[in-house]
Amino acid sequence: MLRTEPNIVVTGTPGVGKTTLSEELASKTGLHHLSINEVVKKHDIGESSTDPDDPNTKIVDEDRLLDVIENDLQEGGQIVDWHACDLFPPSLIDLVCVIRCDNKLLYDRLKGRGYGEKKLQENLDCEIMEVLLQEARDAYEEGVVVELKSEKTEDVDESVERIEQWIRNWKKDNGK
Ligand code: DAT
Repeated sequence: MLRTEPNIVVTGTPGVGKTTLSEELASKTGLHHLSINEVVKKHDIGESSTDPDDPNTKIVDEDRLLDVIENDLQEGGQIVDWHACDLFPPSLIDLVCVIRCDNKLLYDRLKGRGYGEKKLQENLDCEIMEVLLQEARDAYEEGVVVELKSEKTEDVDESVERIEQWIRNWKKDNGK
């Protein structure tokens, strides 16, 4: 393996706190926050949904997305922030953090973003049914996937500390 820094996926239902954790982690560790939402916008690889209730959601061409980010992943040191995780090649991913949040809190956060009832309910169901946690467990080996809460500010600090410790161990284990 040529990477000197690990790649970390930060995933979970929209609104759980992926961006919040990714930004804090990037500022503390110097790793790069690779926001897939930004990549999709920058490279124009999302098509508008045909659902009339949800025209703002983008359907992403995953092959093109992988082409665009492959070099970054090969290089390492990426905090990959997205609401899906099973498309990233397991050989290039060292840790998957599934962010979780209480449903009442998630309701308030998504309502605050102006989500309509249908989209709101779909996302709350996704969180209750642990869809992203299951997707992560199905796609990656046991030990790669961790579940982290993001409800209060202290949760972010705790997660950052935990991941910093994990990074130190990863570097030791990989002779870096
Ligand atoms: P995501 O990137 O998963 O869509 P986000 O990071 O944008 O989520 O967070 C959604 C909102 O919730 C945003 O207003 C910040 C807030 N939030 C997230 N995690 C939090 C935490 N641990 N403590 C307080 N507020 C938090």
